Amino acid sequence: MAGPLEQALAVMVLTFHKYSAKQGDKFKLSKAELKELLIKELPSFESKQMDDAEFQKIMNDLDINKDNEVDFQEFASFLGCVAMGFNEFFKEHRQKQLCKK
Ligand SMILES: [Ca+2]
Repeated sequence: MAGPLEQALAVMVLTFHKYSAKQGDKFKLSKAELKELLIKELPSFESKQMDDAEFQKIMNDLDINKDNEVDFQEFASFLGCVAMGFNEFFKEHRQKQLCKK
C-alpha cells in the first residue's frame, strides 16, 4: 500500500501521460494537450476563463527548451510552482488561524 505522497506522485506522472499520449509525441504535451489537462485536471487554475493569449503565455513560460511541446521535466517544474503557490496560500491561512487564538 503506497503512502499518500507516493500516490500523489503517481497521479502527477499518470496525469501527464494520459494527456501527452493523445497526439504527436507520446511523451510530450502539445499546446492542445496542455490546455485540456489544465481545464480538466486543474479547474481552480482559472483555465476555463483563460483566453488564447493568456494560455499562449503559460505555454511559452513552461516550454523552457522552446520545442513547442511540454515534456515531463517542464511539467514537473510547473507543478513545483503550483505547489509553492499552494504553500503560500496555506501559510497565510495558518497565520490567520494562529492570530485568532
Ligand atoms: Ca519543451
